[in-house]
Amino acid sequence: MPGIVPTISHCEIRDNRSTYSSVGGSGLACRNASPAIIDCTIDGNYTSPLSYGGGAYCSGSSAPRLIGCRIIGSSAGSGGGIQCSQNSNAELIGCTIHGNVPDGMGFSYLGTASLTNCIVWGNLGKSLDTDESLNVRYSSIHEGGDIGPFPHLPLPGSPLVDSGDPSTRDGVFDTHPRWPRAFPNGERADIGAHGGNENMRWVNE
Ligand SMILES: [Ca+2]
Repeated sequence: MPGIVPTISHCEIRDNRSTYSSVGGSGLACRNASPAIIDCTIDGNYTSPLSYGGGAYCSGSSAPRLIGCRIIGSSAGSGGGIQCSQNSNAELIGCTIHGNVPDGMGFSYLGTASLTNCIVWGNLGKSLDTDESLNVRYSSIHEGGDIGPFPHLPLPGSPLVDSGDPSTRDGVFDTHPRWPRAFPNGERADIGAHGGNENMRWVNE
């Protein structure tokens, strides 16, 4: 519906399969849509190797905002985590993209993305599979590698700690009574989905 901007928050979009070659985005498909996806886990979604966007597929001038999301363990022909296509522009803030095949994010037909406070690590091939320049700020982008299980909290001394955009902050940090004392962490947002306004959820787990 034109003009409708749905919000999907605190959901798990997991283990969906699309084997039909022309259907992209088995986890989430945006076509001329601009949803807000907040604090969601998009995990283990499979899209046909003949199609795009295992975790999410953005087409038709979509402009989704993903905030505090994990996009992990998903696969497709291109854009294992997310494919941005057909003039779509995905805005990712405080997201972690890892363990996707064959890449973290794929791009086609003038699709683009902006990333702030994001981790893109440990995907099978390229992290950001494009030759075009993207708007990437305060993020940690590495080709390949393995960060293992998703860290609920970054280890002491991690370069991810307190390295986000200085105008962003964590909901809780080491002054909070339930914050584990072994993890020094200041108010400035950490990079990745474990930081940001809603990071209390990791302390609770
Ligand atoms: Ca912090």
